[in-house]
Amino acid sequence: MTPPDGLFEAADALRGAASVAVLSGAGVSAESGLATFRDGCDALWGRYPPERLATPEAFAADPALVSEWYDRRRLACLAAEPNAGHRALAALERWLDSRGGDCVVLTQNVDGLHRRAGSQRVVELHGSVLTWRCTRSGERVTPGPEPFASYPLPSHAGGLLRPDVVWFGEALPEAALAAAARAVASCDLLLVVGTSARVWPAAGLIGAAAAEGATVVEVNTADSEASADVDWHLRGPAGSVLPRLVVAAFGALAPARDAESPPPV
Ligand code: BV8
Repeated sequence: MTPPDGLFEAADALRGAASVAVLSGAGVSAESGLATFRDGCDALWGRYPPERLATPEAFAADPALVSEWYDRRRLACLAAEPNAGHRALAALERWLDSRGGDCVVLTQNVDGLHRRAGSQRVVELHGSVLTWRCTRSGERVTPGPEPFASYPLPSHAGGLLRPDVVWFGEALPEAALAAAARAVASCDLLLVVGTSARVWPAAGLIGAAAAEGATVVEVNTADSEASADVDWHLRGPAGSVLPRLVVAAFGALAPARDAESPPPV
């Protein structure tokens, strides 16, 4: 497969970057079999667009329906495996570390796959579906791998368990937002992977990085709402473009201590 236009130019910029931030969206997990919001989640519950279910109002109105939707997504995330795109981003972090640089993943995803792929520095902007919290005490729990016994699930404190995610209309965790703002203010290159860049304030991180002079590289199978403003748009699936980008930048998929045989560029 011929490399996407801009791959080698983007690789040159990546090789020269001391500080890299990655903003990822549902597209980076698509090749792990997890539905994206634009085209997949609806298949789970066709009659309910995600924005209708991912709100405090929806949970208040029908906690059983919303709990079941999230428990299904939680189980799908547990059953999914990180793909080559997640692994390439974990390798990128190791490359930057080996060269005295730094790399942080700012993810909109709630599936936990970046950490399972080996990325150490991950900021979960929108929380995690793998942990749930009590609506009364705020206590967090990590449910086991089996489906909930009932929907909604009562908590020990007499409330209900809700997914520990940021719903539409809820503020992002202050610490996560502050970490993301620091990352985009100081990075030399922002890698935007698999996001439609429709959801704010996460989408605003792209313009913030560009305003600070960062090079912005996008990896997506289609145009997004940010595409007009990026320096390089690498068209293609993250699972094949990201490994090629890392190999083109550094000559191998991972630093010597754990190099794997590099895929053809
Ligand atoms: C808030 C967790 C205020 C839950 C999610 C301006 C500023 C601030 C807010 C707003 C604003 N304008 C509008 C708002 C309100 C709202 C918003 O953004 N609405 C949208 C619909 C316009 N934002 C909020 O409500 C935020 N909260 O602002 O609160 C506040 C402040 C103080 C006090 C109180 C309140 C909260 C937003 C977070 C919502 N939670 N997730 C859950 O997961 O269920 S958002 C959820 O949807 C995801 O986390 C993600 O962020 C978003 C989906 O976007 P993507 O990840 O991009 O996925 P999508 O399917 O759209 O696109 C996939 C992409 O991948 C595509 O481009 C596709 O081409 C590409 N792709 C597909 N396959 C591949 C691929 N690319 C590469 N490889 C492939 N193989």
